[in-house]
Amino acid sequence: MHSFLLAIGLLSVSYAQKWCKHGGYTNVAYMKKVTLSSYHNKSSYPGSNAVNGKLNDVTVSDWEVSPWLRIDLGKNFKILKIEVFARGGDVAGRLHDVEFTVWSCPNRLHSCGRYIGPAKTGERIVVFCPKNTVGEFVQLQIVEGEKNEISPMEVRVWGKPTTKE
Ligand SMILES: [Ca+2]
Repeated sequence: MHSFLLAIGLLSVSYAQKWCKHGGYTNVAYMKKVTLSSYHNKSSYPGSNAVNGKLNDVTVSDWEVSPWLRIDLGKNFKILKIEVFARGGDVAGRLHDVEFTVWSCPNRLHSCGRYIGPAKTGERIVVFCPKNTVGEFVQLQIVEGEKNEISPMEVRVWGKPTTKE
């Protein structure tokens, strides 16, 4: 009985720590609307693959100078950080020089920084936004190189509701 109660206690502690760690932030990009600047094959690699919670599928743009991927969060959120999961294998390095931008209407732009890379296979990239960054749209754009393809496995945006709509 004691060990049972101890187990329950430990579970409660680990859950509390997990909750505190994220401070109320959740992945607000999950299943939201995703638009790419172009598509390699929209039916096979739709934008929705970037926010479906799966790390075994991908969305893929065409090759172009500065492809971008944009997530419409549906409303303003306070944004803590953005996570991107790169593809595996030889194509991982196609993710490089990514500029992360958050904005709300009307056009209050916030830069959350730039990832230089190139990404290693399956790399998890994390970019923290400046304190009190609020936005409705999140954009990733490759800003260096003449021929690029943006093709993440998954993008997570850690945010929480804001009173400033
Ligand atoms: Ca995915």
